[in-house]
Amino acid sequence: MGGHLVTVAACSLNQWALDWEGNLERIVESIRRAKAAGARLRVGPELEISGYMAQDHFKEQDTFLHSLEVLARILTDKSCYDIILDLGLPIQHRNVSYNCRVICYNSKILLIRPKQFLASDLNYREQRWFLPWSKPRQTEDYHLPRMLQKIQGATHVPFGDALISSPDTCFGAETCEELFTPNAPTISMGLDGAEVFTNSSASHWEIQKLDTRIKLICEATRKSGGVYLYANQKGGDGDRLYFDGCSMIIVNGDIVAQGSQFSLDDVEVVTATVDLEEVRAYRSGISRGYQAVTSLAKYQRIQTDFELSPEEEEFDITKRRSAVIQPRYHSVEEEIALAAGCYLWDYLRRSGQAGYLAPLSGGIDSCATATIVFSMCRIVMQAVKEGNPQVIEDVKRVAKYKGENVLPDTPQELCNQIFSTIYMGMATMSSAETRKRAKDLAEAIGSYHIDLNIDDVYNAQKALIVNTTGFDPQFKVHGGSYQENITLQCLQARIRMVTAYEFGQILSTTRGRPGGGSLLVLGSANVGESLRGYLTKYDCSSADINPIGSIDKSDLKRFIKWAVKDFDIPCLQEFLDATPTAELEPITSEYVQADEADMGFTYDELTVLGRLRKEVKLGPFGMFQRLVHDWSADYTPAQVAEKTKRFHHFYAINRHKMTTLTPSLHAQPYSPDDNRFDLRPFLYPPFWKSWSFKRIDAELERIEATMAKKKKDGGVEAEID
Ligand SMILES: *[C@@H]1O[C@H](CO)[C@@H](O)[C@H](O)[C@H]1NC(C)=O
Ligand SMILES: *[C@@H]1O[C@H](CO)[C@@H](O)[C@H](O)[C@H]1NC(C)=O
Ligand SMILES: *[C@@H]1O[C@H](CO)[C@@H](O)[C@H](O)[C@H]1NC(C)=O
Ligand SMILES: CC(=O)N[C@H]1CO[C@H](CO)[C@@H](O)[C@@H]1O
Repeated sequence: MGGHLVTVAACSLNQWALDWEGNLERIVESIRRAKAAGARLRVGPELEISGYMAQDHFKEQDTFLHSLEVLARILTDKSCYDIILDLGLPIQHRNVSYNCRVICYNSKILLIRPKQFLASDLNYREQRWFLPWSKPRQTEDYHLPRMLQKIQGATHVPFGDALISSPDTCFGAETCEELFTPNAPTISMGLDGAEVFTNSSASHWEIQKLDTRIKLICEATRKSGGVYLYANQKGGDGDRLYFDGCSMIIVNGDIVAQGSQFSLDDVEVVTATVDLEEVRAYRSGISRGYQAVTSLAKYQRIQTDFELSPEEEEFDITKRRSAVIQPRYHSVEEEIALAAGCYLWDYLRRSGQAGYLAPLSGGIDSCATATIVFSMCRIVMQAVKEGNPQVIEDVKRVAKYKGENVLPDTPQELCNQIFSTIYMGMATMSSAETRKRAKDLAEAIGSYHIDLNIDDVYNAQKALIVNTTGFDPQFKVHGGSYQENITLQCLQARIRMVTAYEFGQILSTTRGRPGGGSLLVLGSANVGESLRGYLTKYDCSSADINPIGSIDKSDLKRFIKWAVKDFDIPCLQEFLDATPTAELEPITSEYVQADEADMGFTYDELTVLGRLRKEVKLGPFGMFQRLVHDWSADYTPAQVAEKTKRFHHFYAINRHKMTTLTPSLHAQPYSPDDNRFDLRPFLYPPFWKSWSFKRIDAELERIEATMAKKKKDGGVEAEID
């Protein structure tokens, strides 16, 4: 009889797809730290060796080869001995690719476990690269490649679905999506006696999604008891997703350890000491026995003589079981500040560029982008103060105006070195207020600010039309046609994009930054605008990266409101109080362009429409039927029909703009990003004459007739159904 106190470790690593050396280093470091904390079992995130978002590189033989080469390095590294490792990498077995866990101990592979349920919805396309393991509780012989045969001292290892049995307990591994399936492997593994489960995940951040995940993970062991190790990837690994860490250790449905959700630590190891007797006691108390005995699910057990809870440690009185803790959540505002801030830092340091540049219009969207960059600077300076060596090294490399090896002192100082803002006005269209707001914000956050007018460029471009065709186009407010008006507006907007890139490329030279370098241009189109197509293709919405592209307006406003106090930037309040406007039209005494009036929807309405379209999966007709109820307090059925149709009309004619949408940090499940997330055509037949719009008309007629009749009969306001 061994002891029953077990120390286990779950790791969050900021891996980067195809960064073989970096990924290896972080894995080894996490193993070292797990051992230092006394852990006997270490689990890392999904596909940690290759990086999760390698995507179509999982079709290349190189990726499988290098994954095995890195595995060989870990297996032969003596500093990785004396602990059971659960590592994630892609492996081919009989010419089929699998998303695998390799469980190993002291250079020997105990088991290769392929994932059984693949994530293939929304942001995930695992079935494009891998096959699911379709033989539950069965194993086959995996023929080791020669480089591993020598290390293993054998030619084959078991490959498939099995449990690992040590003298004192039994454990099983599962991978990400499997947890979300109704009949998760934990259930049958648990019924067959497994007491410890590892779950390796690459689960991405979405605003306020953590709660759902924590519930799922706690549920997994609340029902059947057990110790659950959840290891999640963290950071931006080369795509639009931010993985939000939060590795956890759970005992019988209660959390005993939780890692941070957002931080700049590339390696985070969460450990806990758990009591296996608690699992046994818990199980004897729940109605599990009968099912366990009758369960047909019998697993092959791979034996190891390594004890997770060695007897001698039983008398180590410094070793205490970890107490139950409450899960830690962030508010929406903090999530935006932290997730987008951390993501931008990963993007910047990994891109090797000199910093960011954001066009400021004086409106709330570009204000939010700039405030997020400032948030990044705050997070980075905090990590510098805490002595994070990786962050210090990165800051020295990126921010070097004060000289090599000199660190900035404040977030504003860092901001000044790596962030430029630019106000690109037009003497006739820009108001003094927007110009001043932009300048005030730049001053408050410390960005290197440029204020210029693009009138000369605009006039020269416009003269091209006049000189070439003899025609002098006018704005609508000056009597021009729709086509003239739109030509002039888009011209201005596109000049701003060219200007932003121009300055992004030259500023570090004009400012004398050692080594020069370019600034990455940031975009600021919000999710509602993109959905409605209320943006000019290839204007300032075109940029290198957009931190707010899938965050909706109301959340952005909340964030700004919060930052007034939390970041102590009083001038942010002025952005909140201003009417949103594109300022692309001349200001006259009776006309100021206003976004929401221009679009025909409030931003909150766009959020609802966006959610119904993507998350609830409704077409025009279904959406009308739904909204006729949901919006009945504010709109008549005829108005709802009108809004629904208008939304789909604009959505359809503007869909082509999504094909060139600037890559944005994924933050909402209704993002319209059609490059990865929301796959749809971009040339639609006209919706006004469509079948579905005619069906809306017919349904509206029916509803109105019913309402009229009920009103006549009963004299009361009728219900719609
Ligand atoms: C692992 O965790 C993820 C959450 O990231 C969950 O979706 C999945 O179902 C879990 N897998 C198992 C097998 O519990
Ligand atoms: C347009 O014509 C005017 C008058 O001839 C000239 O000064 C100007 O340079 C021309 N501009 C362009 C863009 O051709
Ligand atoms: C001019 O064109 C822009 C861009 O399409 C549009 O937003 C604006 O409403 C138009 N102005 C008027 C007065 O119609
Ligand atoms: C790359 C790879 O795994 N190739 C294998 C394909 O299948 C045949 C038959 O099992 C093996 O001999 C190859 O090594």
